[in-house]
Amino acid sequence: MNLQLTEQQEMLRAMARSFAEGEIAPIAHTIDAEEKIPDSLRKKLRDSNFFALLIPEEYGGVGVDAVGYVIVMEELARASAAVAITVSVHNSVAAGPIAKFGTDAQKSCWLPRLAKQWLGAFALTEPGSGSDSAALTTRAERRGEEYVLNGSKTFVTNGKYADVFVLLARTSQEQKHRGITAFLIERNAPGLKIGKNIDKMGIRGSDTVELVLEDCRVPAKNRLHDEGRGFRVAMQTLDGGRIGVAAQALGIAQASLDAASRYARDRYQFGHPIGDFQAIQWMIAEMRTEIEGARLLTLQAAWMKDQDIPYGPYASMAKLKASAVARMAADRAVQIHGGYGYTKEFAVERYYRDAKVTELYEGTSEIQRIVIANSVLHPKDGKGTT
Ligand code: COS
Repeated sequence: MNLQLTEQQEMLRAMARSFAEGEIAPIAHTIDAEEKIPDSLRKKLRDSNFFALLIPEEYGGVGVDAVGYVIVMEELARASAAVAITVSVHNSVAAGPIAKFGTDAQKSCWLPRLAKQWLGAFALTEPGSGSDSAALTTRAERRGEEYVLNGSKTFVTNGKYADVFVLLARTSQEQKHRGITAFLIERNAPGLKIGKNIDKMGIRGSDTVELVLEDCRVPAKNRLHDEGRGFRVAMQTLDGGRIGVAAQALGIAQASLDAASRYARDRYQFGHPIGDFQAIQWMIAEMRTEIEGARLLTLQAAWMKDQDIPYGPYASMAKLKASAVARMAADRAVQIHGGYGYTKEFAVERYYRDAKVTELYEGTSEIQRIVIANSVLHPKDGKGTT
């Protein structure tokens, strides 16, 4: 792996950083407090092509590679983890599977709209199936040229505003994971109801909803890939998504280090800036070292994806590591701020709440360990080989 970023990747970083510092950071506190990304910011993100990042150029997207995507996602998350996940879900787990598994007709139908106008979401989790996704019970029955879906989904990021959902449902009761099929469901599909907004600890500016499907009718042409292939679609989609979450965690960790080091220079106690004390220096040194390690793992997973080298377990390692580093760095940043870190006056309080979710969504840290352990213990069984 070449550790030197290309000129284009450096330009991408500069562009994303300037956008994040100029347009997102000044309102990041308000986005969290008001639990909403303002329409004006959504429009600017759209106009600056952040919603087109992973969409191939032939469908009106930017077509950045995975390394470039990680760089952008880290910069966005450094300003606001809520904005970063909104962009990340749209790109990597909504547009991503359409680009990878869609027919030409499906790609031509949805990708240009997702690049320019529409928002995407991914609906896998159900109230009764989280880590055990293959146990999902939402049913899809074929009736002529339609499927009729019944069931419910939860923890659907972007669901409140999404125009199209990549949704997993069961087409066969007999087989567990081999009975699952992926569908593309538009917001106005008859029988699809956007349920209640979920009140969360962190990333409060990003919306998370439940979905209810009551005799929801979906044209058969909206089936993504073959019947029974949905579990693989979901797993491969999540492999890519996990790189995005790792990058988001990196952004939170870097923001925590930035804030902690600024405060360590500015805050005086016992006649010195607190950064003069080793107790603080050790925390700063640990944060910096762990962040660099997590960044290398994340870039490695992204680079492997770009080279078409099986990267699934590397995406899991990147997410496992980067999310733990985000939680540690946010915790240290609050500690260095002392009592002030526990107030809404300082952003570290938000980083602390936002960091936790990176250990939970798109596969908990325990699930990442299962994927990693399988790749070591059973490397040839074909599992986790995206
Ligand atoms: N890429 C491609 N195929 C994969 C895969 C991957 N990364 N991981 C598993 N598969 C395939 C396997 O090859 C196997 O295929 P066949 O039996 O058809 O050959 C099939 O999927 C089942 O694999 P496995 O037996 O390992 O599945 P499990 O039900 O035991 O689940 C875990 C494996 C736990 C890793 C999976 O359910 C998982 O990732 N769960 C977490 C889900 C998640 O992230 N939820 C968050 C949703 S977004 S908020």
